[in-house]
Amino acid sequence: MSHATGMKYLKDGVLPHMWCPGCGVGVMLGALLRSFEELGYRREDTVVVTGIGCTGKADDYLVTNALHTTHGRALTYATGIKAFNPALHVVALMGDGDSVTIGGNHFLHTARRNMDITAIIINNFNFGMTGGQFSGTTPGGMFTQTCVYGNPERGVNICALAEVAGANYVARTTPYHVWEMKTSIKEALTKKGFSVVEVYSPCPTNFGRHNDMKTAADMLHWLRDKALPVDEFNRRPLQEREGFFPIGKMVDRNEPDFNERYDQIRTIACKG
Ligand SMILES: Cc1ncc(C[n+]2csc(CCOP(=O)(O)OP(=O)(O)O)c2C)c(N)n1
Ligand code: SF4
Repeated sequence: MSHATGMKYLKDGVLPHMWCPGCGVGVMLGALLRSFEELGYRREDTVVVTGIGCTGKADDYLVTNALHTTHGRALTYATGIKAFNPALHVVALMGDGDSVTIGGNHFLHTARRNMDITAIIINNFNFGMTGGQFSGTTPGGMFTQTCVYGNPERGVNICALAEVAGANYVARTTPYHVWEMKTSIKEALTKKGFSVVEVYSPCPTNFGRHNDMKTAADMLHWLRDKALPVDEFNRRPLQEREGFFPIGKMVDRNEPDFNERYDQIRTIACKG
């Protein structure tokens, strides 16, 4: 039996890639490209939109349509593309800085509109590309280059935010759970409406080294040991959830997406 490699979506001669050893971005990109292949996506029908950052470099490697945009605004470009041509598969790849720190407002409104876009978010709990400053998702008490005594703020829960803001599909995964990651990405790609796959991701270079996880393996073990399937997490009493996080599918609903509602209103307006 042959397995999808996703290689046909990679430009020739681009490897090795730019990401540090042990970084989660390449693992996510591999899972995305294998998902494209398994779903039979054609490069001309597929648009990968990125923001700025280590995650935002992913579009450099692809033969699909790809658009490298500005920090925090990937979802605005993706929204324009999808509104103009609903037939396209539109995927936005963003870091936690891109998606919910500088880009938090756009994230909220893309979910509220329920745009038919798949957002894949590499949450490495810091601004990787610029040297490891804390971001909107850095957990309280953890350390970064700009909170060396511990973060006094609390981190945004991206999945919870996506759920209350109106996304149709929300899941969390990690590079340790790479097979489940591909399943989540395929579900997200095929779900109509706004889909979010959050990838808790190792950044050994800038986050791990400040938090007693100096190697890629240390970071993967942290993700392995702290991740709980969402049902198991929810069954635990609150005090036993401390320090753990849920993974798996958290939201799967079928609210009409933006284009569907727009078409309904246009039909009514045209009749009037
Ligand atoms: C408007 C704007 N502000 C700031 C920057 C500088 N900048 C570039 S990448 C980056 C952080 C990226 O962090 P994140 O989005 O979490 O992605 P990662 O590098 O961790 O994948 C920042 C602040 C920029 N390019 N544009
Ligand atoms: S700095 Fe962090 S996010 Fe950027 S490539 Fe290296 S490990 Fe990945």
